[in-house]
Amino acid sequence: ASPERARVFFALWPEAALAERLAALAEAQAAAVGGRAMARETLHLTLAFLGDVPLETLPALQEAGHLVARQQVMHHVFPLEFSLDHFGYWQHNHLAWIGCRTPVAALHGLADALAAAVGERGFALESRPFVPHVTLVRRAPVAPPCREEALPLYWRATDFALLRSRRHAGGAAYETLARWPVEG
Ligand code: 2AM
Repeated sequence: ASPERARVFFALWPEAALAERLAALAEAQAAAVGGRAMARETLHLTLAFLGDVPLETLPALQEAGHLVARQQVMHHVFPLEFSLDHFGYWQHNHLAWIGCRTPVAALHGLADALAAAVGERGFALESRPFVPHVTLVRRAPVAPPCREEALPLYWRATDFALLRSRRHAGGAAYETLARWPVEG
């Protein structure tokens, strides 16, 4: 990205204990088939991906996040509880991931609310359909063996964040631009 632009997205970040479990799964998968396991501190679930946006538009995105956080609190969406109960693999981009077997209404509701709020502010989301997932391994040449016995992993999300992604040789580092705690 050029210096005046930032690659940004809204996401849920797992708390330490869950991140630890996810990282262990990622490492086991990468050890089995190859590819690059996501580091513990980078594991997340993307809610809305903006792509490269001009830096001067970041305040509008923060405003959108703030508005959605308020709406979600009003509708008692948080804490948002769901289970990761399904291993998946996408051949086309060689991603091994963990997600939800059946759609979680509250997650889709939150993603939709963010899409609407940024849409109202003139942002276009990249058009990939929303499939809630946590990428575990990038560049996995084949689907890793599934450790079904490790499932389900319970997630209790109390906040969501706006992140900036900076790519570097080893992958990407994520910087939290804003975080909306939705629980006191
Ligand atoms: P991925 O893990 O499935 O690649 C930062 O790159 C985050 O944004 C990652 O979670 C990534 O998902 C997601 N992302 C990248 N491009 C995207 C797109 N076009 N649509 C939705 N999410 C995307």
